[in-house]
Formats: sequence, C-alpha cells, structure tokens
Amino acid sequence: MQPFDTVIRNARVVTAADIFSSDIGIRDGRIAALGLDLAAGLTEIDAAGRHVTPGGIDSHVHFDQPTGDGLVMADDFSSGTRSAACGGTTTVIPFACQQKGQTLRAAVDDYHRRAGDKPVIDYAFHLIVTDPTPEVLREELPALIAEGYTSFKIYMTYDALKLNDREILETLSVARREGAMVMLHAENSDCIAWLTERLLAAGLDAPRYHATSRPMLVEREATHRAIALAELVDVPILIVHVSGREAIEQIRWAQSLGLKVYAETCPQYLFLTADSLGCDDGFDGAKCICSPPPRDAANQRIIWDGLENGSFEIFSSDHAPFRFDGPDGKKAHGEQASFDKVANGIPGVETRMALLWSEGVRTGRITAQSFVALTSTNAAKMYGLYPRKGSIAIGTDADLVIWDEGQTVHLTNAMLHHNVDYTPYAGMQLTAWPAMTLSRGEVVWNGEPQGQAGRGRFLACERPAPAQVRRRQTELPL
Ligand code: DUC
Ligand code: ZN
Ligand code: ZN
Repeated sequence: MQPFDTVIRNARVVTAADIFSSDIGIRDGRIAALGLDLAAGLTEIDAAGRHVTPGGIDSHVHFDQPTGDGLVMADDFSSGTRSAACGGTTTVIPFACQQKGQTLRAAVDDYHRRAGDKPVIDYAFHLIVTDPTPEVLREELPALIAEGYTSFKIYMTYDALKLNDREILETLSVARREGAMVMLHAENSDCIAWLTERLLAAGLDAPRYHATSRPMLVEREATHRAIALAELVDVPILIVHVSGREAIEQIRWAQSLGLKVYAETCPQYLFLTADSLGCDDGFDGAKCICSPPPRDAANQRIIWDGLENGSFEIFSSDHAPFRFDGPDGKKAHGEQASFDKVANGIPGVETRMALLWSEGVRTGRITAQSFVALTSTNAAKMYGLYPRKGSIAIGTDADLVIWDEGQTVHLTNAMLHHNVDYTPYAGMQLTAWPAMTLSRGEVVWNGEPQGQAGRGRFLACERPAPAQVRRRQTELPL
C-alpha cells in the first residue's frame, strides 16, 4: 500500500454529528483513513489533541463583483481566497451577477475570467438573476443549472438588482422545475426609498440613518412576502443575512407549517449593533454599513438562539469588501456623503470561523457540532457540494482546520490578509484562531499564508439533495 502523503496525528475530529479522537490519513488530496495509530505519512502533522474541523464553506461572499456605480471591491479572487484560507475557509461561493440587459451566460463567463488563475482555494459560483427575460428563464437558467450553477440569488431591493413579485414568481418556478436553490435578499424596496427620501429631506444623512432607513419591519414584510411567493410556487428558499427577531419569527412560522424555508445569518448580526454606525458627527460608522443593518443587543441574543435551535442552516460572512479610505469604496463620495451613497457591505471572510468558534463554541452558546454544521456541512448540502466538501470522512476532500484555543487573540486589521483597510471587529479579544488550514491535503495557512494562487479549483455543484428540496403535492399547474 502506498504511504499516506500526510498524516495528522492526535486530532480531536469534529463533524456535524460527532466528536472523536483519530489520526487522519491523507492521500491524493482526499481523506484515505481515519483511525488510531495509522501508518506513517510522508509528512506528519501533530494536532496534539486539538480540535480539527472540516474547512469552512463560506457560501456568501462577494469578490471582484462589478457594482455598476463605479465602486470597486477591494478583494479579488486572489486576496479574497487567500484571506479565506487564513481564516479556516477552504471553499467560497461568490456571485456571478447578471447586469440588467446582460445575458446570464455573459455574467458567468466574465466571472470565470475574473477568477482566472487567482484562487488559492476551491470555489463555486451562485448566480444573481436581475433580468429574467423569457430567454433567460426558458434557456439560459436551466442550461446553467445543469452545468453546475445550481443556486441563485434574487434581490427584493436595490434598483439595479431587484425583481418585482411577478418576476420572482417566474424565476422561482424555474427553480422548482430544475431543482435549484434560491437565495432571497428580503427587504422592502419601496419602504426603504420612501424612508430614505424623508430622512435626507430632514437633513438626517449620517451613516447611522442607514439603519433608520431599513428598520426591521421592512425585512419582516419582505421575508413574509418571499415565503408566500415560494409557498405559492411550492419551492424551497433560503433567506439570506437574517438580522433579527421579526424575520426569524416569519421563518419559524413557515418552518412550523412544514415549508422548506431555510435561513442564513452572519457575524455582523451577532457582534455589531446599529450603534456601530456611529452618531450624527463623524463618518467612521460608515465602516459598518451593510444591509440589512445590524440591530440591537436583544436581536443579537435572538440570533444566537436561532443558531443553536435550528432556525438557521448557514452562518456565512457576506464578505463585501470596500476600502474605507480611497476613491473607490466607502468614501467614494467624500466624508460628507449621505448614508445612501455609501457602499453597502463589510469584510468578514477571514474572521467568520474564529468569531463563531471563540464566541459560540468556547462560551458554550453552541456545540462544536453545530459550529461545523453552520459553517460547513449544511452549506455543502444546500448547494450540492456534499459529501465531497463539508465533512471529515473517508473519500472526502481533505479540507481541514486545526484549531488553536485558549490563548487570547487581539483582533487587528493588520493580522488579516484581505485587501480592506479595516475590520469592524478590531479590538475584540478572541480565544480561538486557526493554527493550520489544509485544502485538499495541502497546507494553505500555518501562521503564514501558503499555497499558490491558481491551485483552487472551480466546483460544479450538484443540485441540492432531495431532502432539501422535497415538494408537496399541489393541484396548481406549476
Ligand atoms: N448587502 C448585500 O445584500 N450584499 C452585499 C453587502 C450588503 O450589505
Ligand atoms: Zn443581500
Ligand atoms: Zn451579500
């Protein structure tokens, strides 16, 4: 028998189901054996009893995504995937975004060009459907789903991206027919526009009014509407970046009726609040502008509850990297820019895993198994990458994280590898950080970034497993 390429000794292996002590034998980038006292490997790594989890799957990131309004994302596939790897993530799923008037195919081709030979870790694409023409719905979307782009996002807000209810129904029915997974950005566009206009007319334009312009009820209403539209079409949906109680109530209500309504949340809703957007003076709060906005401490607690009680399937970063200083990002329109002109989104691809392990697992708020489910396994299942990704089992890709725990990590932007000039989590004291990340058996982080740009492979996704997309009987001619 060929020796193992690598053996990780004395691991405390964590999966979504179990925790057990084992060595991990790796051959040809895959896990070839699990057990005690495995034969020698060409390379030996001593985990020394530390936890070893599946590499993270960050299923909601934005890298080098054209914005259409001159703002430029700070991370491309090079810095973005490097930063991900350093934070314990081994697969990312960014978005190939259709511009209105563009074909979906052109958006996908363009995005592959942008990825080029840059990725350090493996990656798949979601689509963003912004222009569901008859041609897109009849030809392009089904063809792309069949080729491995099996999930797509629909926006209910942002003028350049949003679909109306009729368009959402048409697009959902393609997902139903083709077995794709639909992600919904649920905020009521007209309410936001109406509130924004009034706030600006009253001179209330500081970053903090971003949160005032997008209160919880606009998310609650759109979440409810998305659920109703999906129920009508009888198709599963996933509500992304859920920020608090009122949206979760809608989701739990739908789940209690047996509807396949899944939910995702992100670190910003656990660790930031609307107060992070600052006061009337100063522009620093613009760093924390994202949509939906962070809420308050009570909503943070409810998000924590939802992570443990099964309301959420997925904990992603929604990494949307814009530099604070500089002509293309948050200050593109100057320090005095009104909140509606500031780039939406915050960085988080490198901090996501450590924040949840430190503040979730180590504080006892969630179990280590829940951590694995939320950061990796469930995304693999939802987006058709399971079991190759998202698990530690014989035959799966050797995408692994060895965790250092117990020492205080003072979070600074200088220790991160993204191309953004701030992290909203600077100053936090964490008690966990990835010691080592392996992607298909190759070390891509060991305290220093490792791994060649271009080694990351594109992953064509399967359709989600039948359990994720089970349909009800319906008499409607869908
Ligand atoms: N909101 C989004 O919907 N996408 C990117 C960033 C953000 O804040
Ligand atoms: Zn969104
Ligand atoms: Zn996003």
